[in-house]
Amino acid sequence: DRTAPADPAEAEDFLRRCYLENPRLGPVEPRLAIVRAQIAATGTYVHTTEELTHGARMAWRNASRCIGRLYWRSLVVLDRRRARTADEIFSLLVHHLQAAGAGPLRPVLSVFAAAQPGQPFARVWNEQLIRYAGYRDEGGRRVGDGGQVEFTAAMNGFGWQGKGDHFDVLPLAIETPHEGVRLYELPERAVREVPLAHPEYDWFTELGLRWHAVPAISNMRLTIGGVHYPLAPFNGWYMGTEIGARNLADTDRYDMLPTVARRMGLDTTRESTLWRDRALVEINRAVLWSFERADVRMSDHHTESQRFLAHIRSEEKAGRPVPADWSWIVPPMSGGITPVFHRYYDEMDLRPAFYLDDEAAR
Ligand code: HEM
Ligand code: NRG
Repeated sequence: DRTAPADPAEAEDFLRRCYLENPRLGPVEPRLAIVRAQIAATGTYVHTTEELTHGARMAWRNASRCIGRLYWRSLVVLDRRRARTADEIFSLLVHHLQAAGAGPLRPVLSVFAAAQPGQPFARVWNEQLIRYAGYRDEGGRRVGDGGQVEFTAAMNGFGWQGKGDHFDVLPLAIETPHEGVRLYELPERAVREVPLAHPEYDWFTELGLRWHAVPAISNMRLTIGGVHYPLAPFNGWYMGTEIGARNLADTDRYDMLPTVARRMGLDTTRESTLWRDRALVEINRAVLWSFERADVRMSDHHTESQRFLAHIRSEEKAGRPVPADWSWIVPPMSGGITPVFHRYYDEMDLRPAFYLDDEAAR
């Protein structure tokens, strides 16, 4: 997988915006002259630390599927462009998880080396830095995260062997041009987890559910001003429904609704008893209550929806459009009782941006 040269027009557009939004960076014209010359000579150019930081914040601001954008200015950007070996990258990823997860969760992004035109680049195969393995046992029954069965099998192919439990943290698969793919086991200190309990149902703990504190997406390419960063993992904090209404509830993930409904004693023979909905609410209460009890930052979908509308208002005040994708912004439960449901949004592909690699425009 290789990358084309940086597009000078995209570079100029980004730099003008970046310097306009940050007057303390000074005039943009001299910088444009340098960048044009660099692109002409090498096919690409090197961002200053300030450009990198603001560019990453703009990419978050432009992420039309993200409801959590109110705090885009607070993103902490770690400049890791000099790391080359898998060992170096691994230790910086561990550092990222510790920086993000120590004390109150903070939004952090680590930027590794830019892709050079025509050259292979380093990347991480995992979709998130922390994910649980998924298996199929002899009886064909699923164990663990149904969304990770394929990835887990790929790790098995490299010789990795999980315990076969429901919450085995997957190894990191780090690929570099010179070393190929190497697997690394995350140390415990990098993986904060929250055991799930329910504020009223004592039996809930017997389900043995847990989730990791930090969602850290590692498979998206960050594109800033025509420069591509194939490895730029980032994290914020969880909105409860991501875990309670999707990861634990989806039939092809942990599929917990039938189990929870039975423990609640609900009539599951007819859909019209709304046993699925009732179980869903209780799982989501357990997620929010457990994270709060463990003092791990998380937000509920009502609060995060209000914040998103506040974000739209403040961006409009700044004269900027807010691209948003309704089908991702509206929470996966109780959509109609959150304010984000009752309106439409501008759908635009603004850059800087994050792309999944298979949809990455060059
Ligand atoms: C998607 C919330 C921070 C970039 C999402 C989604 C939620 C969310 C609920 C939809 C996920 C899904 O349905 O699977 C939040 C919250 C944050 C936060 C509560 C707390 C601070 C961030 C940060 C970045 C970011 C720091 C980048 C710097 C994105 C992107 C997506 C996304 C690119 C789309 C992912 C995809 O296409 O698969 N976010 N987010 N978010 N968020 Fe955020
Ligand atoms: N739904 C996924 C995570 C997607 C991104 N969500 C965030 N991002 N909150 C899951 O693991 O459930 N973030 O950067 O905070």
